[in-house]
Amino acid sequence: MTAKKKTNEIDTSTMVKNPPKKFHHPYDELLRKYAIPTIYCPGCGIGTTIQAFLEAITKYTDIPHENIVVISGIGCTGRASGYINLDGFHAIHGRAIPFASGVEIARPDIKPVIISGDGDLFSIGMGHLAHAARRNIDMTVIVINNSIYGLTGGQDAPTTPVGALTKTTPYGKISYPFNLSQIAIANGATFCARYTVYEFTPLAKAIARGMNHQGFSFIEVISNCHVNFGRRNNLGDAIAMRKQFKKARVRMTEKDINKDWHKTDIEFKVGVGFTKIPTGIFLEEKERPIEFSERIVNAYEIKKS
Ligand SMILES: Cc1ncc(C[n+]2csc(CCOP(=O)(O)OP(=O)(O)O)c2C)c(N)n1
Ligand code: SF4
Ligand SMILES: [Mg+2]
Repeated sequence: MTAKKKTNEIDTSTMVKNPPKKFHHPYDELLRKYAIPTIYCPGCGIGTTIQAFLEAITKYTDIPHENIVVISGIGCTGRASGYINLDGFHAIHGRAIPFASGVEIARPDIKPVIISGDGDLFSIGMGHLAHAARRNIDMTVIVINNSIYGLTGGQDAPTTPVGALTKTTPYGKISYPFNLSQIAIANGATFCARYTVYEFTPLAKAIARGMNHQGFSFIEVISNCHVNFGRRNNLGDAIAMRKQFKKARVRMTEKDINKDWHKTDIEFKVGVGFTKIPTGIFLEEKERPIEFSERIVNAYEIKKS
């Protein structure tokens, strides 16, 4: 038997060649059909995450759809708010969280959900994220961590692993990546979970659990940008990357919640790919100080009396 040659080419055999004229999706009414087809490369994990979010708000939480606002920044992930048929806003680069903070403070009955990329939220948007977490503002942040700036062609992101090849690190990345979940927790997030796009149902349930939480909730989604990250690092196509996620994930259990969040570093080996991805619910604080809008109301009531 001859060994299979490693190749940088994308396997197109799983793509739908002749999509039906009439578009039908299980969550049809929750998608803006005029905006479809999406810009996403076939197999991209952003589509899976959008579907997990739709599943979360349909099956696992009772929050009325009219009380949810989806806000994104810029990037492939940033397009999410444009495809979802709920109230939403496509903010400028890095500014999804300030916009969401305004929504939450003006209308505490509304749940802002941010769906944005690792570059958007942790490069240009990092300061906003830290302060919203510190204030425990009642919002849910879903960050798609695909280890790269996908939209702009594959520049390295703060999540790009050491040694990984990108357009801007042609000899291999030399600086260490952020652990996004740890940053969120260290700054004050009161709910934090991480799942890969391989773990669809746990991800959907965690999104809903984060949305039901009162305060700053954070969900990190490890996703495949097979086109601009996988291809350069020989990780194969979308399916190959997801199989790697399946092998690398180390699932924490309910009894690990609030205990082992500091043991959640992702491991990546040059020439191999992801070798360890801790996943699960890392933190769920029930006794924490009340969320920000409520504190504003309380302060106002004290002043009045
Ligand atoms: C002020 C500003 N600076 C830079 C850009 C270029 N830009 C667009 S998207 C992006 C990075 C997006 O990366 P990420 O959030 O990881 O999204 P992905 O495409 O990977 O989902 C950058 C730097 C911009 N649009 N605006
Ligand atoms: S470039 Fe990467 S992140 Fe963007 S749609 Fe394609 S696979 Fe997804
Ligand atoms: Mg990215």
